[in-house]
Amino acid sequence: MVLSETAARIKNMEIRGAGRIARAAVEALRDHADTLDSSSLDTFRREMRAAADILLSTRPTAVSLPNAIRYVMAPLETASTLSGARQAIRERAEAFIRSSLHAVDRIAEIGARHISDGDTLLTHCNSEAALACIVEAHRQGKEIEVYATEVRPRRQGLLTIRTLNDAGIATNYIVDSAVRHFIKDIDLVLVGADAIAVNGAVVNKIGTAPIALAAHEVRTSVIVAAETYKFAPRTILGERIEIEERDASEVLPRETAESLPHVRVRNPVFDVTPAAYVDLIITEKGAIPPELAYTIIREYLGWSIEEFR
Ligand code: RI2
Repeated sequence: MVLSETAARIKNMEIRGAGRIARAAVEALRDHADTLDSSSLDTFRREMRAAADILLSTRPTAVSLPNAIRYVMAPLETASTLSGARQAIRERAEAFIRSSLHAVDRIAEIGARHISDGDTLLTHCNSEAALACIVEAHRQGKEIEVYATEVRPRRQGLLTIRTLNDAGIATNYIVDSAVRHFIKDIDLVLVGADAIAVNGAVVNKIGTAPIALAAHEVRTSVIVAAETYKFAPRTILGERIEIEERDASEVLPRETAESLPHVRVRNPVFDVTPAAYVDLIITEKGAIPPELAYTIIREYLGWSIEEFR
């Protein structure tokens, strides 16, 4: 698949989920580097940067995308030959994909420890990392039941219930607005993340923040499953994570919207859950309270405050 095709599929959400987006983007960069017929290292650098920009512009919120691209593109700065640059990009892309998949497995192992026999869980949207924890707990023989939300407007909940059903996990499918009604029956909320700020705030699918608020009210724990590359280094500088707002037609058919000239349909697809409503973040390096987000950025992503000076 050519790079522009991957970019289009990420943009229209045929490829979605923060981890999958990152892996698809680095795969596209690797293949692009392999096929470019650049006349010099400088041209190669320019063409690769342009390709990275196309991928970066697809979805603004999932920080896994710029983090993965930064990692794969780093050798461009130091390589002294074109073939060396190409080779280094290929190696980094493959290393990223391998470690990303391994991270999900590790998160599953660590996350499953926080799920007890007899627990009723609630999950929102379709997170590979969060679902891996649930499926692993079930695989270990823990008797669990899950509430999965519909996730308007794109209904990613349908993907979630398919996975849970196929794993043989007792699942309840509910509309998003039913969360507060059921929250008293829930022992643990387990969700994924598209980005995590240095202050431990979690950016995830729209509707996550009210779920966390409802959980907080009844003292139900909220756990976030997220690979270290979902932490957003630039938030160290106070940079805000952009919340993607998608087309109104995802919410209302265009003709209906056009018949209502005084109505503006809003479609933000993520919200921000403050650290105070998050009990634990499970990463592949271990479980941390949200307040320790900075250590992940510094130690595992290799970004330090000095880099911004
Ligand atoms: P994994 C998804 O975003 C959801 O918000 C999900 O919680 C998050 O990415 C993380 O997913 P979207 O692409 O990386 O559906 O854990 O907008 O799969």
